[in-house]
Amino acid sequence: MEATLQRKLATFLLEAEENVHDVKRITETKVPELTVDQAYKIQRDLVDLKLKKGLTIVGPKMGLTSKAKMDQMNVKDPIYGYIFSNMVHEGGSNISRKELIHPKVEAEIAFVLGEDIEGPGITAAQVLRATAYIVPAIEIIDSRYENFKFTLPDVIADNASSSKVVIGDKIKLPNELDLALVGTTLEINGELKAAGAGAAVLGHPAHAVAMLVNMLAKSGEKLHKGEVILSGAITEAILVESGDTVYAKWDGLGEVSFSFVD
Ligand code: 0L1
Ligand code: MG
Repeated sequence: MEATLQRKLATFLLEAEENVHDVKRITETKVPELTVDQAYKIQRDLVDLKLKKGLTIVGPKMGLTSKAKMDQMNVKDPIYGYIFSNMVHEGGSNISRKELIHPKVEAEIAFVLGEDIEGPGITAAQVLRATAYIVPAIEIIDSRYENFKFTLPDVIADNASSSKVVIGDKIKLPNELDLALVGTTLEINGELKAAGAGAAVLGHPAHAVAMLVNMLAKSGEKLHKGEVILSGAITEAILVESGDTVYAKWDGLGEVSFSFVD
């Protein structure tokens, strides 16, 4: 794909995000033959545009890590995107619903790295050794595409629907609990909406992070000390509305909540 078209598509998706409106899938209207590799190049341009605006990367994230989501998209591999400095909120925050198109929430486990990790060939055990601590997090995803519907290349180009993340403050060392066994519940306005365990994330969340490092290695990238890495959804993603309070609880890891204020 020509560099100018690539940049134009990244700008198109960024404009939709910044001005909070949905758009038709780029594979429907602009690039029907878009491949996964080309989609990651559009995502890279979108990341570079954000960096040029002065935003900083908090860390890459894994998406489509559950078997259910992969089956739904008919894919065998997860995808990645990037979380930026302006997307992060503390637990207990009030978040403006007006800044988002059609947000959904999912409960995740985040890894804060104590050292750089570079693939290929990285294992879950190496990820755990390189991890300084673990925190619970609620990711708010918000596809820029109409009706939250897309193909795999569409969603990769759209930075894996990255939008916001609410990060908890109860930190644990990676060896303090078996992350595969961490049970998680997600409630909206006090009503249980979804539940799962860490094993829903590719068998073990550290395995998802190892896969992320090995995927990044293909384009010469790595994970950096201090980055916060979302490993993927433990629960299904649930649509949220203005006025909702979202609460998630992880066995042994604590709880996180936030509210949509308008
Ligand atoms: O973080 C995620 O798992 C989202 C990945 C993109 C797919 C979606 O928007 O549902
Ligand atoms: Mg996610």
